[in-house]
Amino acid sequence: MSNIDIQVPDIGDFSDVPVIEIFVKVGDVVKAEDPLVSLESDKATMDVPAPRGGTVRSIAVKVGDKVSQGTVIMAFDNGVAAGPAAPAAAAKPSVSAPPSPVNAPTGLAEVRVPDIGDFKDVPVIEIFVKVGDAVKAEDPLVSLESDKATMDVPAPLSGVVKAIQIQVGDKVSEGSVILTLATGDATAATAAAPAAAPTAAAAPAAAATIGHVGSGVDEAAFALAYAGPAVRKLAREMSVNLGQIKGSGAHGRIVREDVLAFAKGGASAPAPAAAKPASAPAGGAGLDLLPWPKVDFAKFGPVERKELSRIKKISAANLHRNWVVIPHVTTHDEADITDLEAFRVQMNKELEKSGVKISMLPFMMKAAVAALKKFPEFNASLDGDALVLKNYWHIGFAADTPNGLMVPVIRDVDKKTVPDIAKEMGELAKLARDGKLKPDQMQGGTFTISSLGGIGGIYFTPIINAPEVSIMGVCKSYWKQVSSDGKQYQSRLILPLSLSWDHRVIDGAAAARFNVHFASVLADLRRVLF
Ligand code: CAO
Repeated sequence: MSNIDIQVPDIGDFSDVPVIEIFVKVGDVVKAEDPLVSLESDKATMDVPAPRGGTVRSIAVKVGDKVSQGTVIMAFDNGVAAGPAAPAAAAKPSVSAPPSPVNAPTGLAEVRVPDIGDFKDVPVIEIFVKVGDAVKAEDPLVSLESDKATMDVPAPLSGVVKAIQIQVGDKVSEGSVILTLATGDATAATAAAPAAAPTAAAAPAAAATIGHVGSGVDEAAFALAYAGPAVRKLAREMSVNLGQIKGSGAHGRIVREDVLAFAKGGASAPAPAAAKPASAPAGGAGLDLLPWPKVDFAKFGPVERKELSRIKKISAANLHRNWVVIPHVTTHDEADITDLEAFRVQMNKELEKSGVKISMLPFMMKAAVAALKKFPEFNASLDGDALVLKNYWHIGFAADTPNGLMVPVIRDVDKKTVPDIAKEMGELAKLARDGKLKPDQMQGGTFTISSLGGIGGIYFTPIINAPEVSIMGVCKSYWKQVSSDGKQYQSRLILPLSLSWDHRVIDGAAAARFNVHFASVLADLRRVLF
């Protein structure tokens, strides 16, 4: 049986690219598309997939060898058993990132434009930093604006800006280098870059989001992890969170063995959750979950595949973390808003000429501030084993947008009038729907209201928007026959309330009291004065 040479396919403009990992050994049976070797240039990591199935007969390269398009990397037997040849497979590039800021390698990290969906050649409209600035992970670095959306690129790592490679007006696409960050010890000395500077794909602009999701791993940490496509694929299949792994490869790169060891609870596994402060994420390891089911849905009927929007991907990661880390409890109640609704209708008549229309939500924001002032632990965040109580009342509201859920924040609600809140809410909701909200318009919230009142439903379980510790979910008001003595009944307009709270911070009795007070303020707004 003759052998077939397997060559490096078209890898674009790259040549003399070092082999950094070999995934197979002589005798292995591989299928078409299985990754064979990983190559890493200073710009990208690429896996070379098998162009066909076969048994590996010999391997012509070793780690460290430099290869280009056409270099023979191994030979397969020419058997037919292992399946048909696939069409010539291209190397799969991925802009891979160094590890999370905590264990980022010391040196220089090139920050690149992350996945920005279908956008290409997007102009840079603003640069928020200058050389020498110290930035924290998630700080916005630059703003890009296409004809459809404005996107901020946040820092994927903490560090000091060493060089800026773009100017306002330059056009960039996914993978374009925007600046260089000195990370780790290099932030002090801005030391020389290591031979191969690690590259960092910035996560897309962080969006404050809430809702309901039950996906696998911490997507934000997964995206930042320094690993190649094959290792990422393996981690996905094993439901392993790459963000939790300390890589043993060059520059801290995560290799296949790290993932396998982690899955077995090996050296890279994080410390037990009990050793961490209450607010620290517990990590995904140790849950001993079954792998996510892989189903060929097309077997059962026609299907269509649609990628999640950028905002949905980010919100999924946030929601999943919040749902897994925070012990949620939801307490339901109802508010009698008969009188408030009459007042609202009257106020809207009076304000008709001003162009401001007031829904129930601005009143709920005022009621929330009253309840938060009475129960300060709801206006707080956990910091390790301490509670940070905030003496400001910035209220977020969930806004349904074509790209997914966003949470704009109205600052200092205690100091604003109801019409002012209504006006600002309308402006922020429009910015959210147009994809133009800036990160600072979604930051600093102390409590969130998620209102489905304009749509319907009775009760639901809102997911807490960490690091906040509670969230009010509201559904559509409805008329109900109410009696105080079981004999006389009256029609009252009832607003259903669903308060989710973090049981590490809040007790059930406090949550019930919060709801009762919130409802009593809505029933009689004069209580705001108390
Ligand atoms: N009961 C009855 N009617 C209500 C109501 C309630 N609780 N809340 C609002 N309404 C009415 C409004 O008065 C308005 O009626 P008119 O058209 O007759 O004036 C209508 O419903 C639509 O209101 P709205 O939704 O435009 O305004 P809002 O201020 O209540 O909400 C906003 C604004 C941005 C929060 C909302 O548009 C939105 O996006 N809601 C979805 C939030 C969401 O998705 N939450 C789920 C998060 S968890 O996954």
